[in-house]
Amino acid sequence: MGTIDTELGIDLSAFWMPFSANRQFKQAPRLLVGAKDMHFTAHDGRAVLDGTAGLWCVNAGHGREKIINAVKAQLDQLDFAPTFQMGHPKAFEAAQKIAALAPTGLDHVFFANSGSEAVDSALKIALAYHRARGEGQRTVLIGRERGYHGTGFGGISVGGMTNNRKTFGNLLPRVDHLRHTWDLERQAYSRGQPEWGAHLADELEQRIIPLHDASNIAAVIVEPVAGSTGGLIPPKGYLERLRAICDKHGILLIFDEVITGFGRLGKAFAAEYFGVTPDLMTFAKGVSNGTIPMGGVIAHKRVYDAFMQGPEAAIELFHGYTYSGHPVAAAAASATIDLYREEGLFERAAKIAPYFEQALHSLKGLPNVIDIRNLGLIGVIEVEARPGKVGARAFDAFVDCYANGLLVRPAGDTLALSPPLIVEESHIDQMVGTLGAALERAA
Ligand code: PXG
Repeated sequence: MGTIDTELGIDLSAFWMPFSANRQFKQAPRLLVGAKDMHFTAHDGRAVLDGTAGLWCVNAGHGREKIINAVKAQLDQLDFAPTFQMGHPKAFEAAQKIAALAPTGLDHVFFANSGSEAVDSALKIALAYHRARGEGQRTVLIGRERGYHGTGFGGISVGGMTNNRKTFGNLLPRVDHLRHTWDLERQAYSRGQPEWGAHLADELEQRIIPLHDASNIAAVIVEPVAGSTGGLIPPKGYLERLRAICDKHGILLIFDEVITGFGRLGKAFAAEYFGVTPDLMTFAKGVSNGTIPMGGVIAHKRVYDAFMQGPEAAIELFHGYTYSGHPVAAAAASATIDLYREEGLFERAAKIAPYFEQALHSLKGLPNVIDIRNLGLIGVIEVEARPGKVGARAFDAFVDCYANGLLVRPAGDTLALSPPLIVEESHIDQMVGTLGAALERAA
């Protein structure tokens, strides 16, 4: 039997919604029907301030004409062309622009269609890289507790979010995890990077390497800032130490930059923000401003070159997707990157970040708030879980915010804000006001 939404007159039953409470949602749907700049339009006509850039992807704001026009023009010109043993100009153009934004040395772009595919691609490139260099025994992959690397089997194996792993069986073999870096007692209400915790990186050298032996370890993958789990900001010096340990032991370092890429921290990538350059970097989301699905991996020249050694007629990497470098996605990415540059949006994010930080931290002292953390345009409020009901309080606050014209993102008992980079101070005031009032009510 269908679940007809009476206002829109559509049947909600067929769509099995991702990461959603389907039955609860379908009884009280929250439908978005339009969007422009900083706002969505809800199905009842209300404007809803987008506090989350969609799902961390609409960094330039919604409905940007430059991107729309590029997509339209591309559809008229060339709707699809293969990229297996064939090519089309837009894929090369987009790759060039993405590589130009990445830190020096990260020169080659492998295209996928989502963050999850980007992660699986990066893990496979890491394994194949060692094999190409005659170290095929390096197959151990190291992730981190509370990490989110999408939902492919590779990604959930190295990921560390319990609910995303527990129902899916054996996952990849030979994976280990660093502990996560958040400590309420020592880090609560840190502004920017916490002072405490750099030493947590030493676990790689003190526990993990002795256990598996460095000669067997292919790669370490981390989010520079862990997003989905509730915005865990890396302690000062932590990423630098991971880099140094990986270098010492010939282990590749992969940054999953799916949410941190394209200006979220006020630089093109978190790697640039932190001054730590990984060997492989994943991206998705902001690359195309969320308009057309696209993701990928940026590889260091050294990694790419290791594959380019055999006969020239040999396929170097037996991996790819029908839609790797899809012309419409590539056109969207190319126009998006131009737009970021023309409007100076990364610099804009850096400039408004202190105001955002100040506003967020004004919520300290509200009922049940136990931590507030932030970096760039990522802001997270952590609330105390209701006894026996993990996530319920944050979810109630999310529903309350939505009813009052603001989209925030609940994750467990955290509420995340990650607005488009075009956000104005008045929007930030509204976000904090609405969220604060919702927290007062979510007792
Ligand atoms: N890596 C990271 C670091 C991500 O944040 C993915 C991989 C997977 O991307 P795809 O495109 O396959 O979904 C992500 C996705 C949230 C939220 O609310 C975060 C993501 C997706 C949906 C919701 O925090 N991140």
